[in-house]
Amino acid sequence: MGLPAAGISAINNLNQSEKDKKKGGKGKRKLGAPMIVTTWDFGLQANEAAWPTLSGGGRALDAIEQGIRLCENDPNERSVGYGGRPDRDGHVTLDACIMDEIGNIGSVVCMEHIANPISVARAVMEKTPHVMLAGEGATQFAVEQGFEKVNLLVPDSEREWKEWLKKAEYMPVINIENHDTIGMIAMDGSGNLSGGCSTSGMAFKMHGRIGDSPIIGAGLYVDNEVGAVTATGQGEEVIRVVGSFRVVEEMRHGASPQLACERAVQAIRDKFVLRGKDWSNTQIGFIAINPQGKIGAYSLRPGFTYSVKTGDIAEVRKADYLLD
Ligand code: SD4
Repeated sequence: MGLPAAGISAINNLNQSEKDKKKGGKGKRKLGAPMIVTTWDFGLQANEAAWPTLSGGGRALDAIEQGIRLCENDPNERSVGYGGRPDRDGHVTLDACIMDEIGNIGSVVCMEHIANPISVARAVMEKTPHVMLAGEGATQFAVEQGFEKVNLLVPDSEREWKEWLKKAEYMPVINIENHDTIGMIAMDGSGNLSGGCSTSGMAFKMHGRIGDSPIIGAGLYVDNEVGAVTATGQGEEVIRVVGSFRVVEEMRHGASPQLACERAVQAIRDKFVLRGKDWSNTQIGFIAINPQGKIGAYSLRPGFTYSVKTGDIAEVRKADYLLD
């Protein structure tokens, strides 16, 4: 386990501070101060749940898991975890991923019956040699790990689905009315970055449909030296441009987190144009942080909000956007 042999010998040739930097571990440069940025208004509560870990000197990864779990456990949150809207066949299928400061990743896709996909994603990362588990295999793994099997379909979501079934119009778009994936990115007191993302995806989607949220590089990406990014909105479009990785790469090449988010949204708009597709009813948003504590946020259309928590700030902000 750990680094492959070539990676270890390369690290052995470095001095101690370079080694620490490479590993993103103890003794790493201490940049910025603890902070959390989370998609949408509900991020405010999720940030509060995550904050004690960060303010107590804990790891960003732990804070991320705690914050996202709060949202997953909320039965009134219709787009994440327990209480999420089902697919068109009535199954609540969940997607999540997590990434730490040294490139460890874990993900579950289209998983049913387990309320906390973010924790299962973390277990995939820490307890298997793999990075992604899907469907029944993910549920089976979760049960083996001691997660309880539950019915995720709450009466209100079931009612909405039955109402939808009356017409059963298939409208695979995510707009400002049916959003709410939680994407959370954080920096801890050691200057290390981590992120997580969790969703029930598009309401009444085709069974088996997967968006960007559990896909590392699309819905989430973290590079400890450059920044952390997560996405929300129409996952198909985010995947098309490998959105979160793209934002990190823009930052790597010198863009601020804000400019990097803007460029990724513009790239998505350009793909709509190229393909002759209408984007008038679609929403996409990115949030980004860098190790200096700078924040970026941008969306395709108005209405995208994000929540910021630092030692001094706990607030919801409106993102700038490309098109009215
Ligand atoms: C998806 N990106 O499944 C998710 C949905 C989402 O706000 O973010 N909604 O495509």
